[in-house]
Amino acid sequence: MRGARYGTWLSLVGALLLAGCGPIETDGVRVLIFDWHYTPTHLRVRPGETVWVLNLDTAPHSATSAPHPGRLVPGESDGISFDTGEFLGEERSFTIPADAVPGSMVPFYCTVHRDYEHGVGRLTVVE
Ligand SMILES: [Cu+2]
Repeated sequence: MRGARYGTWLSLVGALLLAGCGPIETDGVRVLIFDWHYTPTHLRVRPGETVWVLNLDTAPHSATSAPHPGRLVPGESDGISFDTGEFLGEERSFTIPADAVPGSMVPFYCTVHRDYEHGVGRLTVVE
């Protein structure tokens, strides 16, 4: 159901979608959820910037901030929190506060599946 070849092919479709073949916002940072993985897993986001999360998988997922990479519960890290909620087949977004301090690091995970297969994502605020 989640074979590697099938996944590779659909990742290419996702990449084409992300390249702008549709009414998708062009500003901000994008992360794709596919084959139970975040791509990329490490986001570099400026203060005030919006992160767009697209779930092209067959299951609902979320991108939810956690206080610590080893403590996967909803919460804030370095004063920053976000939660796309569980969603499927669409794009959700959140915006990093304009006063976020560069160097801040926020782990994120999927509330549906915890770290199972997803691994833990990482968002770093950059200047
Ligand atoms: Cu998930």
